[in-house]
Amino acid sequence: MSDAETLFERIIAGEIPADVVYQDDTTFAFRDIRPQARTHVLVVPKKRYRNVAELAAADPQLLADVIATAAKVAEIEGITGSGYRVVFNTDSDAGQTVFHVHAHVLGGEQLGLFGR
Ligand code: D5M
Repeated sequence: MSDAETLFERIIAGEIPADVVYQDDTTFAFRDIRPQARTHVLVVPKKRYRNVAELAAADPQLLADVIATAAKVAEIEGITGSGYRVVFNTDSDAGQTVFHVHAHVLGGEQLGLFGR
């Protein structure tokens, strides 16, 4: 397993520093180190799955927990009134680089369109 594959597990374990926004029994949320919007927080399940498809197939409740935490993060960040986006990049065409499923919570400003 490469470093990239274990990075988020090491952040959850506190071995790599992160700006933690929220955590509970099953999920963990921290600021993206390369923000693509004024608010950019990553939400991960503490248990590792490769991508959102594997998580959905193996543990739908845990996927629901991740979405609920994304909504909670939006409340914590004060962006529920203006709107926000929740994105799961999935494998190579989407540019997924860390193979521990994570939701990007993006907002705090007008976001660009999807695609290229
Ligand atoms: O998103 C992976 C995201 O992970 C990408 O936006 C950068 C972010 N990243 C990488 N290393 C760190 C650390 N150490 N802290 C916080 N955020 C990090 P993907 O959808 O896989 O492209």
